[in-house]
Amino acid sequence: MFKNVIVKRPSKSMVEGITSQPKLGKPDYELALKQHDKYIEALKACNVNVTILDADERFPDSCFVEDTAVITKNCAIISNPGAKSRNKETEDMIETIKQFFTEDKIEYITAPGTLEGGDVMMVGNHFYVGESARTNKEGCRQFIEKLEKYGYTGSVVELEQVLHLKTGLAYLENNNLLVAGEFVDKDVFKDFNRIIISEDESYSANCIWVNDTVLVPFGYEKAKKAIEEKGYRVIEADTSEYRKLDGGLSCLSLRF
Ligand code: CIR
Repeated sequence: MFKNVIVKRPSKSMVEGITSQPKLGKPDYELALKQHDKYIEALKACNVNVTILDADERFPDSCFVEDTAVITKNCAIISNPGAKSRNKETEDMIETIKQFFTEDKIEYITAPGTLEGGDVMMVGNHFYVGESARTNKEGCRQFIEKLEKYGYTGSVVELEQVLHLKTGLAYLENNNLLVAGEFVDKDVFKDFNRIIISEDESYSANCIWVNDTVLVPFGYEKAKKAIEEKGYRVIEADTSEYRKLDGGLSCLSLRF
């Protein structure tokens, strides 16, 4: 179960955030703020304490806090984002994480290693890490080495198409795994109870499990139904403005 969640308010500068889909247009900041309010409300309905950090205008993508760290029960691992414009987002996050962990339990991914938290999926005591355009081999190596210090294990999944590992995967506990796109046929996930997300709803593979509730992006009926059929309570949250920046539900928080 998660006790804490950290989120960061979107900045006005988010309209300049990184995107691979300029055709979707620029995010509407006011609408993004409202969606963020609702996201926080949904999290609070899952019995977690939500720490809300102020917006940081210096970093257009800084509302996507998930990429700055991986937080486990036993330690916090500060990432080293591969996207140049995002690399210093970790600095403020370190200060926040110090409110939850003593310094000897805080680890750091360092250059030449890069890692973004969106590439990490926790399944119990095992962590899958995506080798991607943002997370390199050395970042994966350092990450697994640090995990092992705390009794965890890790393994690498090479990404071919999507931005982050969790762009196409979401672990919903109880061996249930949402899978989309390039992950549908990957052998490494064949022993999970896979819930396959159809091509036209691929964005909805980025859901989050929070204490037996699953937050699902608004408007993806097939995914919502399939998750409900597994017995979860579902809360829909509209993330249309974050989608324009390749971001989704998991990217907007750190859960631990
Ligand atoms: C980026 O390209 O870094 C942001 N526009 C989106 C980050 C999404 N984060 C995530 O999937 N964990």
